[in-house]
Order: sequence, then structure tokens, then C-alpha cells
Amino acid sequence: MAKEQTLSIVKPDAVGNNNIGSIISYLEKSGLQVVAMKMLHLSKEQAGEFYAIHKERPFYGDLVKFMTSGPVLVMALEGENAVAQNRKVMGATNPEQAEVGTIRRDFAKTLDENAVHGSDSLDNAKIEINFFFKPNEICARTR
Ligand code: IDP
Ligand code: MG
Repeated sequence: MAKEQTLSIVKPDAVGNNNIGSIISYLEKSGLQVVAMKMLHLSKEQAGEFYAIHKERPFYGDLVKFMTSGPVLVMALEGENAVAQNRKVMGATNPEQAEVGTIRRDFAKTLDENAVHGSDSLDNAKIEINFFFKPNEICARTR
């Protein structure tokens, strides 16, 4: 087991539904710790660049529109196997297929508006954390 950092985003649907606190609670109860957070309203350019990996997918335009439809909360999370742990607590991309007790099952309604983002690999986690945070904005947990 290794201590890792990963990026989490509470998406505009969940922010709009006032589920920020509940979602952070699911993450914290799973053992993950918040080491950085900020609220942002992404520009079209920021959202487009963040999701550039999906540029060729048919849902790319709608995804950018959704991610810029309201503010988001971006967080760096830390913990043992944080990348996989966060994906586990998030649940499957499609909330209908997400396990009971996961964030997406409990707070998301549709495949496109699915409450949270989580990095899918350690390499992408580093890229995504750097996308939103400067190194001195990550707060080491000294206690
Ligand atoms: P992930 O968020 O579980 O990693 P990805 O495949 O990386 O899922 O897709 C990124 C985001 O794009 C999803 O979280 C969801 O918001 C949206 N998305 C994925 N697949 C579809 C689709 O088939 N239709 C509409 N939106 C989708
Ligand atoms: Mg993904």
C-alpha cells in the first residue's frame, strides 16, 4: 500500500443540489483526507482542456457545457491507494450501475450529470492536481 494523491471534483449538479458536504463526508469516511480545495466556475477553455482526452467522444460538447453550467469544488485528496479508493467511493460512471452506498448511486441521477470526477490513474492524478493547484496550495497533513 502506498500513500497517493488524487483529484476529486464535485460537479455542478451536486454543488447545485447542495451535496458538497455530504460528498466530502463519504470521501472522509472512506479514509481519504482533503489536502487542498477550491471552488471555481470553469471557463469553456478550462473544461475543454481538462477533458481533452474525451475530445473525439460524441458527448464531449455536452460534457463541457455541463461542467461550465455552474460552480464546481475541486479537491486534492490523500490516502492509501487514494486513486483507487476515490474511484471505489465514487461508484460506476453510470449511477444506475453504481453500487449502493457509493457517491454516484446516492447523489447522481444520470450518466452525464454524475456528481463527481475522480482521476483514473496515478499519472493522470498528478497531471490533474497540477492543472488546478500550485505545489504550495497542497497542505501536508501534519496532524
Ligand atoms: P469517469 O468520470 O467515471 O471517469 P469517463 O469515461 O472518464 O468517466 O467520462 C467522463 C465524464 O463524461 C463522465 O463522468 C460523464 O460525466 C461523462 N460521460 C461519460 N460517458 C458518457 C456518455 O456516454 N454520455 C454522456 N456523458 C458521458
Ligand atoms: Mg474519467
